Amino acid sequence: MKFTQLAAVMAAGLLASSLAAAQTTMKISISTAQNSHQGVAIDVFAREVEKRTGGRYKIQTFYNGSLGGERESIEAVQLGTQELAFSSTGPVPNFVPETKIFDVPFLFRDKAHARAVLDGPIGAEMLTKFESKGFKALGWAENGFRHMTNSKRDVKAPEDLKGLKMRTMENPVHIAAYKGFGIITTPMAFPEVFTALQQGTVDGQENPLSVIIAAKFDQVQKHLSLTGHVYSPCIWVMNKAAFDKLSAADKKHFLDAAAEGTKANRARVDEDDAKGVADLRAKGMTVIDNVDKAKFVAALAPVNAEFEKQFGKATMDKIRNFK
Ligand code: EAX
Repeated sequence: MKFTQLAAVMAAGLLASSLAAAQTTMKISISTAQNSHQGVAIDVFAREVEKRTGGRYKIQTFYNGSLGGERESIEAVQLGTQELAFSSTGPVPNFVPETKIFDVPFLFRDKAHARAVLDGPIGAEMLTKFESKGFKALGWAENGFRHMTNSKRDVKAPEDLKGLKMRTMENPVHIAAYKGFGIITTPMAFPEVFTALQQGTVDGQENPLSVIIAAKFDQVQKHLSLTGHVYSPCIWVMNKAAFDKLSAADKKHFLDAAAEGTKANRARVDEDDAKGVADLRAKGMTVIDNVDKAKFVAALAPVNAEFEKQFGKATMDKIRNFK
């Protein structure tokens, strides 16, 4: 074989192998719309993975729970039928029980506090708990502070919640706490919530402004109360075997892409929090922005005592007092 022929064969081989590599496609899903704080997260992630790996990895993005709800998506990642998911921590304790602690109501003072804890050593340690369950957790992101909506009445204090039937996430900590508020809790996957609200199967639900806006809950809910009763983290999960197969450089690219996605996600949450109330008022919702927060906190005293027993007061205080 002449040198030029050899070179041509080698070039063709290289081209073929780079084409083959370019065909490594992975799936990631969210339960909310593309035009949301979760949509920007996975769109930025997909763009960054492709850019940083020179197109060797392509991320296919799925929105609106089109591959299933959050629990199903995490299950699919664990099984490896789907490589990646971006999810709230709602259903995560069913897979990694230790994460429950981050869903305790009134644990975080504000978003800055929550982000500092999640991005610091406490958050990093929690990410390692995913490994023995078949996941690589790429990092934390955010859903935001959750507020309550319903179709029946203005809610200013916990007594207004008595007898309201509300959809909750499939999260044991939320369910226990909301029962403490006097709510009749109905756990349900997110993709079913709009219809359940529309048909009156439940009277209300609770979610951050970002989710309320993206899901258009204003179309089926009249009353919004800015309870901010719990911070809702999000997490990037990847199938552990799929992550382990990546080269060291590509592992870093995936982690960096997730960090970029988180930045975009949190910026959008801030934007939604800043504009959300005016937006939802303009769409016809009644917004109670002066709820009696002290009463909500007080109503949870017995449940909180339970949580302190379950998680350890020292561990909870470490989060509460994190600087
Ligand atoms: O992650 O289930 C929920 O209420 C979540 O907040 C929603 O799926 C967005």
